Amino acid sequence: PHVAGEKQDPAYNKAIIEQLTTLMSYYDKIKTKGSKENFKVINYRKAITAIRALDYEIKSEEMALKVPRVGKKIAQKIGECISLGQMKKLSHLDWDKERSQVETLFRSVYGVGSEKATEWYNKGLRTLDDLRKLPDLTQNQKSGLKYYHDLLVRIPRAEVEQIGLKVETSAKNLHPDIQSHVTGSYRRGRPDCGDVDIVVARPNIDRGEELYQIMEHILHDLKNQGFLVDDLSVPYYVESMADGLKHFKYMGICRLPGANSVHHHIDILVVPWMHLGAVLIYFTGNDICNRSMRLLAANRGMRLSDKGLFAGVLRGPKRKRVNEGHWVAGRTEKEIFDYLKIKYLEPHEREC
Ligand code: DCP
Ligand code: MG
Ligand code: MN
Repeated sequence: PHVAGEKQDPAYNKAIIEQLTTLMSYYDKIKTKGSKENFKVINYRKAITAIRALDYEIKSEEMALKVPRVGKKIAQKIGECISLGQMKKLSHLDWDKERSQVETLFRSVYGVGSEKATEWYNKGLRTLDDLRKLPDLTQNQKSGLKYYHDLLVRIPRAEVEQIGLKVETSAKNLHPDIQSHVTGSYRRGRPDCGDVDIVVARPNIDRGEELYQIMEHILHDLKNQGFLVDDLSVPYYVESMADGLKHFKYMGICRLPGANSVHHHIDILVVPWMHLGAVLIYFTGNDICNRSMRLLAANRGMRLSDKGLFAGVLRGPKRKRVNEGHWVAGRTEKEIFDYLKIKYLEPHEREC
């Protein structure tokens, strides 16, 4: 028996085999569980194998139909390949392929979603340089383009630690009791990270004014040091509906000292002490783990957010919430797990 790829395809059916293979990979890529594409992939594979084994050239659709395991539809495509040089389906695919490649490229820029990517493609834009000329880019799209290549680089744990230390040192210079936690994929123990996610809080401090001052100090200090080099957002806050406490958020671009150091994306949250546990759970993730914990809370008549765990939550039709509920836990992570009556998960166990 032949090992795949071991035998050279005979020159006489080469184009047919190549084009069928492209179609097969296309269906393989778009297939979903139980969809008809699953059968197409199998049928294409069988047909390709059969054609590979032939010792003669297929010269017409009729000839193709006589090949065992080649059905009517595939035979028709072979006919197109012979008479037109290319299977018709492929020319549509090529168009789709180009669009999807360009849109994927655009979406890989920080701050660009699917809608923007499609809009830009439809306008005829094709390259990152095309985007750079746009007059109406948002702040994060501008930074996303400016640091495009650096932002693709994964950050090794050791470097994440150095970045975390920068923020911690700056915060502790303001108040020695401030806590700074590196969360996100780093806290889950990943060997490298896409960005650095930092949560800052100060024991017994919940008031927005004080949290804002902490954020301002850190940003001012780290910009002066040349460590924070650009913004992805201006600092902003989100207010909790339940208790009016504010979470301050910032996203930026940082760079450790050194001629060859790479620019990285950093997220900083300054949050009320009362909410620290809930924020740590949220910002440690991963997102799937967050979703299942929130679902579990909902099933217990509660609600989990980055502000805390809330009880007495009433839900109407379609599980739509009709009230906010009252805050029951959120100061520590442990407190939230306990209240949900589930075993505490260490951060490295939250890789769902
Ligand atoms: N998060 C979430 N839902 C989102 C985005 C984020 O629950 N849509 C939470 C879970 C993430 C955490 O915030 O773990 C941090 O977000 P990141 O995008 O920084 O993701 P990670 O740190 O987990 O991974 P990466 O290494 O890619 O940064
Ligand atoms: Mg992260
Ligand atoms: Mn992040």
